[in-house]
Amino acid sequence: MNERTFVMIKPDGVRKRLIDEIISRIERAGLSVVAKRRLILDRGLAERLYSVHQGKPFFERLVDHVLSGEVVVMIVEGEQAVSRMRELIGATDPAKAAKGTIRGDFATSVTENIIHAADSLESARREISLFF
Ligand code: IDP
Ligand code: MG
Repeated sequence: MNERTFVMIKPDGVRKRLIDEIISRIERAGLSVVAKRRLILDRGLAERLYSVHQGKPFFERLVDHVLSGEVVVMIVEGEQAVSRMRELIGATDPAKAAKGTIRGDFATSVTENIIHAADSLESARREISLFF
């Protein structure tokens, strides 16, 4: 099924100059970046993006990290875009992420794990509507 998903390169990914590398991995996987914005989040937007994690012990650290610099938000489209993007990014904890995945290749910690991608079609719709 053709789907649209939401992807965000976090500030550590931008600082490590991985924007072009990540976009080329997405395109080589046969998916398309159909919209893209580079911006600095405000706290309210960051908290809404991560609202499902409110109250968890890592919530403050996560929000502070995504506020620490510029991010790139994208709409990625293609067949099975939601699950295929999750495969491309790899496991949340880079120590457990396979080599060849974005996190497995570039991430240094669970907080600084380079990239976000929506975990379901429903999350994708909600997250896209926050930015586009
Ligand atoms: P995901 O990004 O792979 O979907 P989620 O469980 O949705 O992972 O968590 C959102 C983000 O919160 C993660 O990408 C990571 O940056 C951070 N996070 C998740 N679990 C932990 C944790 O146990 N410690 C520190 N940060 C975490
Ligand atoms: Mg998630």
